[in-house]
Amino acid sequence: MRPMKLSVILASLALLGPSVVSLSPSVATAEENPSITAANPAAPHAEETDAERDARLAWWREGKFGMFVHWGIYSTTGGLYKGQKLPNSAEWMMARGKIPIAEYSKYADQFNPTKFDADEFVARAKQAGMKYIVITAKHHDGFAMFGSKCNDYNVVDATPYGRDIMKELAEACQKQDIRFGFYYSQAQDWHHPGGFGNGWDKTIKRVSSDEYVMKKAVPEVKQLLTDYGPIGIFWWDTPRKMSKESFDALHSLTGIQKNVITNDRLGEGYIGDYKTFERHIPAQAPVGKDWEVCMPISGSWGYKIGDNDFKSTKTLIRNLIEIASMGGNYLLNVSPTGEGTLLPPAIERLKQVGQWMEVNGESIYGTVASPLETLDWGRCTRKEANGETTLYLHVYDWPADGKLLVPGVKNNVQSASLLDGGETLPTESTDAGIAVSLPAEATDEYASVVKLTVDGTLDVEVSLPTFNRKGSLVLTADKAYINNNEGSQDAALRAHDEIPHVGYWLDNEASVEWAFRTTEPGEYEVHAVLSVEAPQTKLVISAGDQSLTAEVKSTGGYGKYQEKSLGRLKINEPGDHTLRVKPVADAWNPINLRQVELRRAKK
Ligand code: H79
Repeated sequence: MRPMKLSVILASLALLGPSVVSLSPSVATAEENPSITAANPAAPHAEETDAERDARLAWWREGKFGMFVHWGIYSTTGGLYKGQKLPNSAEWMMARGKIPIAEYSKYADQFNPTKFDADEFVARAKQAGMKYIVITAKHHDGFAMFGSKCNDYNVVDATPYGRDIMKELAEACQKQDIRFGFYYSQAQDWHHPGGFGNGWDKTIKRVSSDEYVMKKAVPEVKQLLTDYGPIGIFWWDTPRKMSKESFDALHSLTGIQKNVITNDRLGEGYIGDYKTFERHIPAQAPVGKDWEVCMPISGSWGYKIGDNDFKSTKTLIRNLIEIASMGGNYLLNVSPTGEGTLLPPAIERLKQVGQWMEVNGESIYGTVASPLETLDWGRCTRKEANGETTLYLHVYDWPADGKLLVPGVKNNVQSASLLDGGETLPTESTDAGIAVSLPAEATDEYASVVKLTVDGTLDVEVSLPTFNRKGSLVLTADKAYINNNEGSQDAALRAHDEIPHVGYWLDNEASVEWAFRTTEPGEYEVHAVLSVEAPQTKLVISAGDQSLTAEVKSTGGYGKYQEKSLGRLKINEPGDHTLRVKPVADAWNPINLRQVELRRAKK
């Protein structure tokens, strides 16, 4: 055994969880707003019961699908600075171009979105099937897209447009019965001398971050939660280290509206109501948590000229299904131009997603994750109520033999039908699960949905992971059974960049295993995604009486992951097997192991 580097140990300790933060009393009552509560404003929801929390989050869990909007004075140039394209997302233009404050502020003079119509804008979200909108009230550039009362760097006072866009949107959302929320970048502010992030403008006469928070962020957030009616979500972004006073002052403000839902990005230890994933869908859902994936419809969050990287309608619909099948929400971003309109490809996709939702929305709204995770034909969402369970089977790959197997489900079937058209489908209960007979043709090019209702709560025999049609099986760390010394920290599940790995693997006796099933015995290539800090290490991979020994060279550090080809393994019999990864005791140096993949070898 070798001692680990201090940095690794500290990183591991940090993963044990954020420290509990106590809250100091202070701040905020607002006189005019009826939805404001004075009850314990300093620690919003601290005394809430589980039932109260469920009630507060009910609309958001039910709604599943929201619109994110990035709009600011950067949108006027479409991310072009002096006619030049800058790398990355357009809302980062000021930082990427190292644009001085005095120069960047002038983009406000060009902000005049005369084609903007709040009612039409909200209607587009609604028609797409979205149940909430979250819009950038202030991004890192510091410009307020509302009539800020504490400084005039805002859309009302500093632009020819002169209208409070947030007020118009808030009202349109109220009218059209869709929830409204604010994005607010609370720590970064490239305009204020106390904000984080602006290291390029040498004219800044620095003040403390506390001064920025107390003089700008706090009054602005307070105004947003006071003057704009009921706010569904307050979406913080890019946590930075600030004083406890600053954190608590901001945190306490969300107590102004007792029903507001917040994300997890205020700061470490302030977990909010739900976890966020940015730009990607996690491989597995976080356990026991509400969560949301935010993603731009194209490449950039803010409108960017030349960004034609629009996700296809199929991808958007399948992302929504994928996320819902794991129990999460999808916050899909659109990027208004300086004129206040969306580009045609975005409008078209929103319409198409809406058409799919019009027919199939019941398979998304109000659903929860289903335990049927590995389905070779698609995805599954679930609803349980009144002593019955409905499974929504999202069929991506229409079975050639017309039989859709819902593996392992033992419940008594009540009914099965297609959501599109309502045709009733015959079913048969078999040893392998419920087989639904499908018509010859899929009903939908993106995902056809079968509604299968069964008696009672779901009784499903957990099926072992098996190979997909391409002959690949990925076994991830979070699904592994870890044989380690009970109570020891060694060889345990940890994470880097939110991707789980088996780490701190100091004990050369510890091993990791997965059960799996194969119907096709033969030779498999073994690949692993791992990191090694030492120059090399040695491990054994085995299944049944077959094994291979692999020497793996350093990947350059514990945080540096690589995919390594480890060799070939024979699997002699069809059926259930256990794949085991074990150190070679006298040649072992710790690894962090994210996954092992078996790929059927070409004959
Ligand atoms: O508002 C959107 C992003 O602007 C914001 N969060 C979403 C919702 C965000 N701010 N920072 N980050 C996300 C992560 C930091 C990314 C960075 Fe970069 C990588 C900063 C510098 C390098 C890529 C390149 C983004 C800006 C420049």
